[in-house]
Amino acid sequence: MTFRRGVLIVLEGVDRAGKSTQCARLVQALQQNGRRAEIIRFPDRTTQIGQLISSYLEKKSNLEDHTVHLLFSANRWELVPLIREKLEQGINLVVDRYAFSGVAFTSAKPGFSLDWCKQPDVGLPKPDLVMFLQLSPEVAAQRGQFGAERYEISSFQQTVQQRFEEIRNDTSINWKVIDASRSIEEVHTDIKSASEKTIDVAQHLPVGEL
Ligand code: DGP
Ligand code: NA
Ligand code: NA
Repeated sequence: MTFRRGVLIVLEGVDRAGKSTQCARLVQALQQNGRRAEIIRFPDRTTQIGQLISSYLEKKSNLEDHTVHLLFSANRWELVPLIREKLEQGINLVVDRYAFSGVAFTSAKPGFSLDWCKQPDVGLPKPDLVMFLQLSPEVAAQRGQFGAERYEISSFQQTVQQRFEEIRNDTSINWKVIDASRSIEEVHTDIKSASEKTIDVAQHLPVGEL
């Protein structure tokens, strides 16, 4: 019997695109098809680094912008041993945000180049598929008001959306843009089928690196 590793599937998008809902639905659907699957979300606010990030996002503390960028990256790196272990065990991982959010959100701040923002995440396990949940800022606004966290400001989110467009030019990444303006079910059907196709191919290949 040939060994099959788990695959690394990432969902990205601006706030309110439905990432968390779709991550949960995807894991459920993969499990119903008899596959092993688990969710990971970034930032992981449960670790010590995650608590610093959480306090910053809740505006309970202020951190210098380069510093917070490196903390978000460190928060991904600290989970790498776990990610590698799960993939080796054949567990498919569905990840709610990854390094692409890191680059999009920090490079939306003045004075940060895409290139500088990418560096700390170089060498992270490379996703086999990154689905970008595309939603216009206008439609996103109709889904309700932002909360009180840092970054939850319309003008900033529009810049983040533009940065994601630039980031998607990176052809070394297996991007798939998903129209997230449709119903939860329609979006889910697309995500599920793209994920199944990716699993069929990628489970036989080695894990890459960003
Ligand atoms: P969430 O828990 O998914 O709502 O994410 C929290 C906020 O942090 C959200 O506005 C997106 C932002 N974010 C996620 N990852 C990163 C990152 O790596 N760097 C920066 N600067 N912001 C991030
Ligand atoms: Na948020
Ligand atoms: Na989320």
